[in-house]
Amino acid sequence: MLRYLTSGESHGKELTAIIEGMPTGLDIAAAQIDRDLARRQAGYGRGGRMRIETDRVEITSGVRWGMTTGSPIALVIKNRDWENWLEAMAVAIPDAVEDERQVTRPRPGHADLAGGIKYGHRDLRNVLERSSARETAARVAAGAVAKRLLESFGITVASWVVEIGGVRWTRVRRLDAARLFAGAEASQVRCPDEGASARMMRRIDKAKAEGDSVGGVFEVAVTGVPPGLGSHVQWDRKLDARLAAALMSIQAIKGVEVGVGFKAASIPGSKTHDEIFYMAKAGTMTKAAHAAGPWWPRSPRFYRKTNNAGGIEGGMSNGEPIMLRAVMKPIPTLYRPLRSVDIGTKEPFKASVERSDACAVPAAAVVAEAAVAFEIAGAFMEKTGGDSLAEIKRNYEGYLAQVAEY
Ligand code: EPS
Repeated sequence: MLRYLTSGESHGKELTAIIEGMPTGLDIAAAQIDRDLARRQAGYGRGGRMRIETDRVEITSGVRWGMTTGSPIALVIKNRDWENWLEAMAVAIPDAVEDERQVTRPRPGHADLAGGIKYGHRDLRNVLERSSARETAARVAAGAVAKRLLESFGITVASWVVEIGGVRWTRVRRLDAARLFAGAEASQVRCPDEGASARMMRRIDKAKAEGDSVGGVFEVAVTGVPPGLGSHVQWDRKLDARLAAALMSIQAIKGVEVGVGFKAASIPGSKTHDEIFYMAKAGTMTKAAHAAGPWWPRSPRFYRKTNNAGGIEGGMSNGEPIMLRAVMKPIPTLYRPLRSVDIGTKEPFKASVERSDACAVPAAAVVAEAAVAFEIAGAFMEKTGGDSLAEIKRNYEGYLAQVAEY
């Protein structure tokens, strides 16, 4: 079983991710993980904190001479801002307690009030430090390791942004994940379309000028996934359910769609379901079949010309690209304060101005890649079994031969 946990606070000393269940023989270098950490930090609309941090991972366990050993992999990312919070975030009781860093004023839209009530904290900093999206740096590090495993089997995970603050871009051409990913990487808002990127940036500028924040929608595509990841037999084994949970667990995510998603409410069944075709000979694959990626380079195979199902039927991958979409709400820390109530005095107040991001949708898309990669890697490991990369490769080859004969 592949799993991970994270620890760490936004202004604490460091963040940690511990991954368990990675096979041996996977080559891992800090530089690969750092690339994704840097991608998460980028994006138009980020606030002052990102000028303080330059996230770098230190691998402190589970990798020796560049290879995974099978023991838990520990990944540590330092918070450079911690130096400014030594007393406020001290583990031992500090000599001087800084009152102004205690939080009694819950921000609407944050975990502050519900977390304070639940855990009995009078200083809401004990909630906000952990609920902060700073934690996603650790998830991205864990996801980068999962991506490395998937890469070994030709499975890629890519994200791009399709909407920010009501400015929408609609993909009209057939899915070409590599091209869209390249376009997203070149855009400050991760939108593959230049014109739409410019409009989205203007929307962020407007929000910032008004002391407001904006949310948005991003897509995650997974290509090269073989049929048969996940299972129809039990609710908690369904791949779409697991992916939705992984995405919903990202801070500020309020909804997830698979394939056509909510549009299925208005399309009849005859136009919703993807018809099944069979290709008997190699080299006759349609463009749509090619888009699925290299999970089975040897024909014959079943394929679809449309992908409204988003690559998942009955809770299992069907061999087409997995297509997910998620919406991020606007960041709740606003320069234009909303009304709330002090938990000590019970007096109403308007939240004071705090450092914040006006938009973090591009960053959330990178976090989503990590969350999705980890879940797909887990389902892949369950299908193929094995404790070493070599064993998984043997098992995978055996399974693909079975698929080809089907
Ligand atoms: C966050 C508030 C901001 C963001 C932070 C998430 O931090 P600060 O309170 O230090 O200004 O910058 O995100 C990160 C630090 C990060 O690495 O993504 C929040 O309240 O969730």
